[in-house]
Amino acid sequence: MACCLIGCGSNQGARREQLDRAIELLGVMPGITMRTVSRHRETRPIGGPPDQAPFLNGACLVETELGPHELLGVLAAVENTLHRDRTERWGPRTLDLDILLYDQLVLDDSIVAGAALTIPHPRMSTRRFVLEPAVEIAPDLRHPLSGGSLRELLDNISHPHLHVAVVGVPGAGAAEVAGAIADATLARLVHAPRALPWKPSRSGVAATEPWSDALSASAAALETASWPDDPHGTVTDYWLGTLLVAAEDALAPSALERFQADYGAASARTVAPHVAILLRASPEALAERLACHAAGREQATNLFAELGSPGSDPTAGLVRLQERLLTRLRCGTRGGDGPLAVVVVGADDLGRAIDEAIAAVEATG
Ligand code: A4P
Ligand code: MG
Repeated sequence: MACCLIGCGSNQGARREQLDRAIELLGVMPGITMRTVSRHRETRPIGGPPDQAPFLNGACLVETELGPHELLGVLAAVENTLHRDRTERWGPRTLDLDILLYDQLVLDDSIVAGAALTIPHPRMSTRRFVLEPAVEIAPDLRHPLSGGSLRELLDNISHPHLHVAVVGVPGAGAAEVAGAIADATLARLVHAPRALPWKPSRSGVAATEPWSDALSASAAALETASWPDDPHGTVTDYWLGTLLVAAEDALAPSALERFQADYGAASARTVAPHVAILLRASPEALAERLACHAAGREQATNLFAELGSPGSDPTAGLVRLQERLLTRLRCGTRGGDGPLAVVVVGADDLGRAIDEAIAAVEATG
């Protein structure tokens, strides 16, 4: 038997009746036992077309003998019974049922019979409309990636001055995305004070000076002592942890050991991000941006220092660093000092990445 948390939403038709009916139908499905149901609450639509009606959102806890894909099939069947239209992503819907958690299972974009499934739900950790009803019925349930309980996830996005870090390898577009979030949310914008001293094609570096310099400049902008407390929050286009992850990739063992000690001391004096938006670009997009950089058509986002020896393939290095960042961020508090809320956003189309990132941040409010 698996214990599953399901998120429910509706913003079209008779919302309350549809949600009640969905819960009733789920409870009589073979292999599913309904345990707890939250109250429904009205929420502002996040993302999608601008003129959408408000949602009613809730959550329920079920026990099930069904596997995750079988459960998804049952949720789709219940959605269809209540006339769900799927023509537009994030468009108005009579009913949306999402699997938020399935025990402590982690499933990454697994496709069975054409239906993709990601568990935990990839956008849940910044969504107030998901976390509030979820905390009402299961505050102590843990998110298997971040390690935080649902109550901790909700408290995390409720911080009076939210720190959102946009994280990406050089060329992923962090500066553009952070700027757009700051414009949309009136947050304070903090740019990386130094380019990452990392080069895609070099490892085993012994000199720590550029790293220590980047560390102290980057940490100074995040000092707890001078951190503001207004409600608009701060958006940074870098994460201090990127320096550590990049140093692990670049520095020779003894240099790395010294840097790790400095990093520990510096990061303890800073405000860690509550939310990280990780930009993930395809190798093709990174290669294209590198080519733009080489041709002198670089944009603000591409904080490349130096690309290393000619002839090596810098794209492979960037992809490697990007995957390391992803692994580190996904571990959340389990991996040490990672943020509790992480949303991964595709960065090949920067316009789309900006919309998704703004939606992820607006969902905290
Ligand atoms: N899918 C992958 N993982 C899951 C999962 N864990 N649970 C796939 C359920 N489905 C999952 O979903 C598209 C596909 O996602 C499914 O076919 C399934 O294979 P969908 O329900 O057909 O379409 P969608 O909901 O428009 O897309 P998406 O990306 O799931 O949307 P979200 O992220 O769920 O956001 N604002 C408020 N206030 N309240 C809301 O409830 N909901 C959304 C939808 C946006 N804004 C909202 C609300
Ligand atoms: Mg859905």
